[in-house]
Amino acid sequence: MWISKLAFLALAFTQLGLAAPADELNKKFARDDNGLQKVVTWDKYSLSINGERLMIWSGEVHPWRLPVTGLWLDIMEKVKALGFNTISFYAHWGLVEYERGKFDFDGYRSYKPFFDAARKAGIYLIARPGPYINAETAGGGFPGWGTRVEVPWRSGNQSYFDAIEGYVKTIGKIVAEEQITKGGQIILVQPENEFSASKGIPWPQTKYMEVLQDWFREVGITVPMIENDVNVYLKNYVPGSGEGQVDIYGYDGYPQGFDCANPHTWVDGKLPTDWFQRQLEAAPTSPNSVVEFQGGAFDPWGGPSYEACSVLVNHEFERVFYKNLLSFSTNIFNVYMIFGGTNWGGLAFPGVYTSYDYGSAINEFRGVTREKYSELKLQANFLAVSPFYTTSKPQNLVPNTIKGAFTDNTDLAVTHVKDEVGGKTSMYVIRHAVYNSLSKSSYKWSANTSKGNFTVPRLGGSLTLDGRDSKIHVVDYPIGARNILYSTGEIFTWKTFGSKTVVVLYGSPGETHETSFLTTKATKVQQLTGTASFTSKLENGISTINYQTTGKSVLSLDGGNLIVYIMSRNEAYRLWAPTLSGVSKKSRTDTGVIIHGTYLVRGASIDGSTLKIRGDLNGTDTIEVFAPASIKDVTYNNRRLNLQKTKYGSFTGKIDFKAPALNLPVLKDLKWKSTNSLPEINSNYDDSAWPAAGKKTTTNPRKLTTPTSLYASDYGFHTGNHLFRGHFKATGKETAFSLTVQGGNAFGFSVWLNQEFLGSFYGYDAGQAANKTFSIKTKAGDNVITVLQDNQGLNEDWTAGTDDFKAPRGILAYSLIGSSSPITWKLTGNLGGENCADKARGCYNEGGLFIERQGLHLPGAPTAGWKDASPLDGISNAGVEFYKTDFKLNIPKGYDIPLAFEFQNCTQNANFRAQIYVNGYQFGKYANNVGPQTSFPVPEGILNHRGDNSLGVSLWAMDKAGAKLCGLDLKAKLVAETSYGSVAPSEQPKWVKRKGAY
Ligand code: IPT
Repeated sequence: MWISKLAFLALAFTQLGLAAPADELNKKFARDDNGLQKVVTWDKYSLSINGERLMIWSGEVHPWRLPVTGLWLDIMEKVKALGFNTISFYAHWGLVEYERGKFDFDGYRSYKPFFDAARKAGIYLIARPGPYINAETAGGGFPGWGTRVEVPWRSGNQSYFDAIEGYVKTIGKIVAEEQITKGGQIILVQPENEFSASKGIPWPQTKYMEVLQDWFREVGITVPMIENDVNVYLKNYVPGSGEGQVDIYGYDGYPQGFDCANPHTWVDGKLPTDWFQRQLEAAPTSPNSVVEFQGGAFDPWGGPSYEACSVLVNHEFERVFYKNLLSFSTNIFNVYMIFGGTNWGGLAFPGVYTSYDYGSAINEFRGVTREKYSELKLQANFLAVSPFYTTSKPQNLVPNTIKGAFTDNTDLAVTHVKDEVGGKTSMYVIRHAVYNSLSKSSYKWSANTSKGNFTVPRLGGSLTLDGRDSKIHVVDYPIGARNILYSTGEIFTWKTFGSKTVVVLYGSPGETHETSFLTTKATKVQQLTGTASFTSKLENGISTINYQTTGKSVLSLDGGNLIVYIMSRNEAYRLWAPTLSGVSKKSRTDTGVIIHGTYLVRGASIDGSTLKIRGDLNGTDTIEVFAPASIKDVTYNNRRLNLQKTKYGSFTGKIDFKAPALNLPVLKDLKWKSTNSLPEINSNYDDSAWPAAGKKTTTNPRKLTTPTSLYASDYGFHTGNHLFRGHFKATGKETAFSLTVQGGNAFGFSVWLNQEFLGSFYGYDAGQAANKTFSIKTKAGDNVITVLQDNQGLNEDWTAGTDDFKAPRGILAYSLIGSSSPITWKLTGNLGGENCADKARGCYNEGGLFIERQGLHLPGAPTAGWKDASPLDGISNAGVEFYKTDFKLNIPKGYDIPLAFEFQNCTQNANFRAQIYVNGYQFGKYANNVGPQTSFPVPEGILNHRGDNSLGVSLWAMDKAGAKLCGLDLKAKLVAETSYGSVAPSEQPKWVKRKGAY
């Protein structure tokens, strides 16, 4: 009965896919009249690149969150090692046009090294150049000057068009040059981002989307444009919808949300069940494209930390949620983020802190030890050798219509995914119907194969599915010259070496699995190594094995021509299947090698009869290598390995790791110098060079509630600390001063009257603005109020038309109680504002602290006359002190040893903030009373691993009692031998006396 129901559904879907009212419209709006290229094409199944279909499995990386161009290849190799073929990246507008009309793509802001690294790694790219990107970055990528452009942004208004045109065409050209059609790696372009809803302006904004794409086309972009709708139900700008439509519809999804505080809670009903169907309705001509799918979560100030986020979105999440997406034939699948990086300088929006680790598969210090990295590697490697998937579609809905249909257990939901074009291959994706169930279920599977229907396992035992697990069983799955008739053991990879085929199967530790092969020789199955128990059955042309996935075993079938490597999932985690060249799926199975062991394998090449492996090693290990028969020798990072050849043709042996001597400086024992960084409260301080805050009007949507604007962005200051000085003549009747300051989540402020400290707002996680009233005693004549605040970054602008990113930072309101004396204000932020002083490190790097304006946080700054004091000594009054020290590092060559600066939280005199500057780069903003971040990784290239380093620490004590650091250490986060080679440092210009610095 259920079969006919299924068949009916399948038919209905096919019809939906074929009935193409959209096709007509598509023709009308398709831009191939100006030569839309034929290199990247698509249909409802998948993309084809140069005629070859490819499942795009991609990870999101933001180059600007790792401002060391020499490390970009490292990330790409680690993504490639997963079995992925693509990286998606946002370009950040604010970073390259900080001052309107002046573009700066120098140093780490250049995308060139990113493109070159992609070429070298054999990684395709999806470009997402905005202009709006969201991304938990300041302004969602919008430049600060945009707050002064009056009209609603992300709309079809002329002054918004005027604002974006320069950037869109400039970045458009950069992207166009690197398209695959021109020898580059870019295969898709995503205009805008999650342009999915508006408030206060009409919806949809088709003209904006049309103009934006026209401009991208005008400067030469010919690859398909893909949408990133916020969910599949909205159907914004779908192909065929007319003005503003994209070529390929895509959408995103974060089903687990961002509540890392309860990382083990999987809320009922959060597993998507109908995305495939909705996608087909929305865009029958597009492959099912999930342009962002949850790869972790961001963590707010005061949050539970990124380790918790890596648990919320862990290996179990990947098993259940990613395999669920695979069951929808998602053929463009981008994991956001695969490597998060760092919100150094002022890159963060107020909802996040310095780290953007994201709980991703690759952590902030580029380590790959999270189990989710290994699990993802298992899944992506399987897809990389499964071309059938690129012409597949699910054949049924889950779970209601087929509950229990493919198994004998009604607690399980199964999606049947079938190759609709190429032939008979299918996969069955199995999970618990109650997706978050924690119970273990036993079942038998009805495998519907070309040789008939079987109830599996046939040779005894039963299959099991753990809680929060999901499996892929295949049917009629080709492995080179042979076929798997069915398999419950999951495939990691398979390769052919001459007449031999090697296939690797895995399952959860101790599970029973069964795999049936179509073989030519009915020879007895032999266990060549390992102890896992198995039984076998040889029929006419069918060899079946029933086995346990414990440890590692090798079986030989088909007269020794079929080598079956069986292992527990935990052993499979240690597998690598590097391609020897190129990214095509053919090379993955025909010219690859299979390696078991070592922390990371980046790549392998063949030189005569030697296989040369490039990788990273974090301890003495054992290694096993399956390589073509021509190979006689194996080297690892150019060391010849002493390996034994096994009787089934692989090489095995030990690989030694030599831990290097590591002498990291003990920071507290270094010679530190310190200087006051709040001279502004001295009685003789001269602020005549400061900009006057004299604008009587503002273009900001928030109306002024002060006589002149005290919005920092109105004067070109958008990042870091801001200082305000308000002068007034006292009448003697002043009793109090009250003010409201806005700085974004977890910001703080401190206030002084003349030299006297009035008090602080310490800040808390969700506090974006705060009002404080202080009683005051004025002196006769001139008085001055000094306000120090921090700007946590401009807000994002997620809902079009709201102009949320314009929410001002600065003083929103104030009053002098008891007196009507007018206050004349001056303000400052970073020296030069939008024309910032340090172009090398970029305009988000420094704020308005005295030492920053003077450039004293830079290497080589003069410290003559400074005190001998360290941040562990601290200060005994409210204020800002700056500490500086220099040290040498001598990290041995040939090792990857990422370092981090680690604070110890203080429980006494806890209200303080500190920023660390490493060779002038602000790489950490520590808020002792808010948290959660205490460990601040700083990449090689910002730190000079073999050479001189300058370290600065600013300490803002927010209480009368002052503050000091309770601990600051430099720690190694990983010690691994690496083939990666040395990393060129980012530009680190030294201190020079700054013109006009005040
Ligand atoms: C979506 C954005 O597209 C992306 O830029 C980033 O902000 C991400 O999510 C969250 O980290 S926004 C979506 C969660 C509504």
